[in-house]
Amino acid sequence: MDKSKLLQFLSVIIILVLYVSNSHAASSSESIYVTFVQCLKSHTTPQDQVSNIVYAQTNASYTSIFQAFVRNSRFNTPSTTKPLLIITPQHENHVQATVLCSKTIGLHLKIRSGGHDFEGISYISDLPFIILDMFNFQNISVDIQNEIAVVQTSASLGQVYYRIWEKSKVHGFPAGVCPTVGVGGHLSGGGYGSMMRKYGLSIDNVIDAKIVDVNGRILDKKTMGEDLFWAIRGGGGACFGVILSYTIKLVSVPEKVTVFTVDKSLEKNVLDIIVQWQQVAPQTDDRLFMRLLLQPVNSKVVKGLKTIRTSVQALFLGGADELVMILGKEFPLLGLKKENCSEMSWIESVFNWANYNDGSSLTALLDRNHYKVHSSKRKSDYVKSPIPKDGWKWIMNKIIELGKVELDFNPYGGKMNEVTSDATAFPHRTGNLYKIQYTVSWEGSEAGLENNFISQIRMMYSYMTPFVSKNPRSAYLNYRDLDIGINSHGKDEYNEGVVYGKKYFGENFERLVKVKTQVDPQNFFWNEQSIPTLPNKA
Ligand SMILES: Cc1cc2nc3c(=O)[nH]c(=O)nc-3n(C[C@H](O)[C@H](O)[C@H](O)COP(=O)(O)OP(=O)(O)OC[C@H]3O[C@@H](n4cnc5c(N)ncnc54)[C@H](O)[C@@H]3O)c2cc1C
Ligand SMILES: *[C@@H]1O[C@H](CO)[C@@H](O)[C@H](O)[C@H]1NC(C)=O
Ligand SMILES: *[C@@H]1O[C@H](CO)[C@@H](O)[C@H](O)[C@H]1NC(C)=O
Ligand SMILES: CC(=O)N[C@H]1CO[C@H](CO)[C@@H](O)[C@@H]1O
Repeated sequence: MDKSKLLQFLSVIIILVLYVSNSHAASSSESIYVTFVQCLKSHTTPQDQVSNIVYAQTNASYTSIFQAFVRNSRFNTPSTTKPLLIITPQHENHVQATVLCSKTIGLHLKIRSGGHDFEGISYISDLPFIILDMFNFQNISVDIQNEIAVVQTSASLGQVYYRIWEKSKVHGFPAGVCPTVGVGGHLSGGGYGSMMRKYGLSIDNVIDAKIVDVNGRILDKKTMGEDLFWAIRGGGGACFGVILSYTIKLVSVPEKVTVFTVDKSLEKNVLDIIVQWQQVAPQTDDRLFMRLLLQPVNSKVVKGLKTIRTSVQALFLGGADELVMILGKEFPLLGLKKENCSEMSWIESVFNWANYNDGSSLTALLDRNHYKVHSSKRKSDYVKSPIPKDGWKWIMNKIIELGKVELDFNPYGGKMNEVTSDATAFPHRTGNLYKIQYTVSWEGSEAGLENNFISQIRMMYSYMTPFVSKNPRSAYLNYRDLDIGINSHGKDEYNEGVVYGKKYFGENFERLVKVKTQVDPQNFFWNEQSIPTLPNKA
């Protein structure tokens, strides 16, 4: 056979294999569909139209339902393994029935709320699986008199902020800066944003929760007990149960806040500015959150050359005059002037931090699709001792050399120093100066690009080793990173779990293992980085 014939022959074989495996997947999806719907019917009342909530791969809207909450194109390619079924509960009892049926039928269950998981583990898996998609659970009820709100887990942060603002101009909630992020993943994993130094993390302001456990029971703080309530504040939700809602405590915000973004890229003393930022940002007034961004960009001056955009972005819970005074004293190298500041309402600052200033109205905060999906990979680190000036210089050179990886530095201190590291499952409290977020993002899902960019971000992470926390090298659960360890759901579950578990949870890991062993001893709620159960001593 000549070469072109051989290629033709091979491609026919490949197509045949693909066809057979696909139609096999589709038909098993269909038979699982029948079994699953039957099971749901036996666990719900006859009036419930349960067939309306189950999508098999053959349903016309299966693909659009799957894609609706995919927030990273890396995990939406033709070769991505898709769920056998997608279940979209409309009532609490649908969630209970879904858990029970997945367990009896023996199907691996993924839980998705906002779909922002950086590794997509709420909607992809190497094992055959189904998705419990919470998207019908977006109700938010705000009670200003008692300064609380009950928030269902598929509500977005933007919706939470907007619904609070509708009722009160002097209340807010401390959570993330990206409005489309879902409450389900965000609050169970910690949740930080621009009010963190004043009010702590989202979980520091959670006062109750409602969860469906592995036995299909609905529990609240009182009935789930202190241990489980502790675990689902920072330990992640997915390996303990399905969280239906969180009850949050609102915080007060002034009628006027101040934001600024200043670009220091062209300053000769940019390294001194960074060193001063490092001194000031984690220690200054709690009302001030000042994030430093180092982004590789193409030089506007010399064509083909990379340079770094160095900028400081801030929110101050107060007026511009006071802010200029504070920073004039503490951070003179920044040279902040009142003209560099904008005073606005808190909700406008949310909008501003989200980069929504594209002519959209405030209601854009309610829009789940106000998000440009691209491919990305992220990693995180904690810094406990100041990086020396020549360290910063070296880091800047490496960023330019690699050319694509951005570093954001989020200062801690303030309230973060007051909450003890075992108060919630999130351990990274006092002693941390700031957290680093590494980001690389690109368009498309071409494998060559992906490999190049992912290896760049791994190199940057490796370059940073001397400057960041050690033993363990800590990481933030909500910046999910499968590079730091993975659970293969085999015999070695516990030992694999220790690896990433210590990085995410430090000393809290062992307590999380105890809680997990207690509430889900059979490890039904497994995922790629779940908390393992205690190894069987027998
Ligand atoms: C653009 C962008 C900006 C971000 N900005 C911030 C930020 O400012 N601050 C910050 O702290 N983080 C930020 N994050 C990270 C974000 O907090 C996490 O990705 C978070 O886990 C997303 O929650 P989700 O519900 O959208 O994600 P999902 O992918 O739906 O879920 C994430 C994890 O939680 C589990 N889960 C989801 N819902 C439930 C539930 N109801 N019950 C049990 N388990 C559940 C999932 O199974 C999965 O393991 C950002 C992420 C993105 C993509
Ligand atoms: C959301 O609230 C509406 C109106 O009260 C209610 O009909 C609906 O069932 C609620 N949805 C969920 C998932 O609880
Ligand atoms: C701050 O404002 C001053 C005065 O308008 C301006 O000259 C300067 O460029 C601004 N600085 C930054 C970093 O934006
Ligand atoms: C949720 C949904 O639309 N499910 C449909 C999937 O396809 C079956 C068979 O055609 C329908 O009966 C379901 O209603």
